[in-house]
Amino acid sequence: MAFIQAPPELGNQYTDDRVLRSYLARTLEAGVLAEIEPELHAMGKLAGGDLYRMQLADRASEPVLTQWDAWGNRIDRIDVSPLWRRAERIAAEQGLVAAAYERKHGQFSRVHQFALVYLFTPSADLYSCPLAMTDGAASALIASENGKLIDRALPHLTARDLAEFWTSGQWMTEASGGSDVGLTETLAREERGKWRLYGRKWFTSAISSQMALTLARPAGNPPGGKGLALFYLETRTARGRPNRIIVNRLKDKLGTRKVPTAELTLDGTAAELVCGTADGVKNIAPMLNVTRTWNSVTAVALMRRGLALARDFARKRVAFGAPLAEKPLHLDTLAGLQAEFEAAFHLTFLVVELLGRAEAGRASTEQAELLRLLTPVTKLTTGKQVVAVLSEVIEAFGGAGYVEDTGLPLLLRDAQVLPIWEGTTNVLALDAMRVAGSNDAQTALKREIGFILQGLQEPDLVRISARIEQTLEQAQAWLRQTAAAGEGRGEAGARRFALTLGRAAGLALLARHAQWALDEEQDARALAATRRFAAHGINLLADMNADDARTLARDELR
Ligand code: MFK
Repeated sequence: MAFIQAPPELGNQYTDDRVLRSYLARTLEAGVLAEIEPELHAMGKLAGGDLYRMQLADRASEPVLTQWDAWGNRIDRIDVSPLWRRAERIAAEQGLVAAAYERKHGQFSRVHQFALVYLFTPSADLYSCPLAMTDGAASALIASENGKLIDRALPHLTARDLAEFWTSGQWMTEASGGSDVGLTETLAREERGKWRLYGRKWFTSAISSQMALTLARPAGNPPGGKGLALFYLETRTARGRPNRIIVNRLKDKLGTRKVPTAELTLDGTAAELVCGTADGVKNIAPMLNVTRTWNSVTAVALMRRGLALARDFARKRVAFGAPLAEKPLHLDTLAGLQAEFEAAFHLTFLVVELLGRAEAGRASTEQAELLRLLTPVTKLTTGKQVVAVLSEVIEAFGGAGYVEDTGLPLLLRDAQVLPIWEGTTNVLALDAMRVAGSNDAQTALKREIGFILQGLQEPDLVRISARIEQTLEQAQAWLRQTAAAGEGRGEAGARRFALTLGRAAGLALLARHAQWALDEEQDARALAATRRFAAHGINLLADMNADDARTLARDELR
């Protein structure tokens, strides 16, 4: 009988996740944890069982666009995969958006919501994309204080009943500007008392949604982001016909292939102003900050899934006389990935906590500034980590990792979108640098990290904490130096600056958790992860100054 390799398997994804469980035990009051734990157990079981099996079986199905019906009517119907249909029901019923708005657990409602999302996401083929935009739309509508639209849409966006549940699109990207949204060409005209949009949207994710928030330039407005207005639209008319929206085609993408991503023409689409006829970029920002948080949660969730599979496989795969799980070099490789994941996890869930605090009216001014800074920093840091980690995860399976019907290549392809959409690494680095330079957010970060590090007692953690403080000092000095050097001087170093903040903050949070796990759980695994993460390097600004970066790169690329 020829040898057959046993495939990797998953258990209950909540029960098996030491990092999530330990974090929740530290962060939540015992009563809150006891209340939400049954949901987490159920979601962990589903994600490691039924839904995961369905994901593997459903691997090849992709969304289909039907542009015409048999009688020549333009219908532009999108049929999504069976898994996506199931995911929609689970998302509504389990309140994956609603939990944040029901606010049953006060400032910890976001922790509750995102713990569920984190468990659900890796088995749901990026159904987190429409959910992220739905959550973001709810947040932007609330921030707009537009009572009429809030009354109309919010009950749908936060419904737990599938029949009532809506998802939202976020239509920003045009051919002229993906990052530079101010170049948007779509025009808005007021015709007989109704706004109508004319233009082409180039990258509209999850086009199967019932509504969207989008940007357009009211006729006569000046160029740039300030001249845009934020619009609300519903994708179908009351009679179920397309709202003068033509779906030109679905994109043929490297990954996220279950997400129907379309090129659209808006040909007189009826829309409503959300809040005034200008400042569209500013008014859509609350949506971006929420979707960027979903991006970070998705990144840590995919890292965790890759590691769960790789660790199970290591126990089953025998090579050179022993399972991989007994090979020091293989274990060393996996432990390095685990350290990246743990730091990313704690960084992401700090942003989640801060968001929950802010929404519950419990954030100080300093914490609100920290949230504004850490949202892009965490998105860009975890976006880089997830691609690197999953590339190694694929390698940990050898050739099997490169074969489509193991379901493994999908992980890496889907992860590759995370540093791109919702703001590329460089665009977010520039945003982070501007935020850090224009208010006291970086001081808030330093103070918060200083506070976190105060409780460390284990000698290795104390040594690591000195390095973190030194790194943050250096980042601050670098920022002062670039500011003094004049407009644009620091641009070349922005990515190094933002990644330094992200990695230093991740390390500090991991160190805090490691001390807690030692004290309360007598568990040294987080300590081991902290030591490793510290050794991976956190300071990308060492030996750099503002001028170096600019001149060197220019010379190198000549
Ligand atoms: C799996 C989970 C995630 C799944 C969801 C994915 C599906 C969706 C797919 C997509 O839609 S991908 C497209 C996403 N596109 C982007 O993320 C755009 C990236 N580009 C940027 O973020 C640029 O920095 C930006 C467009 C904001 C630059 O435009 P502008 O016109 O130069 O704006 P500017 O001057 O930077 O900001 C205008 C105002 O907004 C300023 O306020 P003031 O007018 O008071 O000065 C900014 O401070 C404010 N602002 C900008 N970004 C903000 C913000 N405020 C709060 N938070 C922010 N993030």
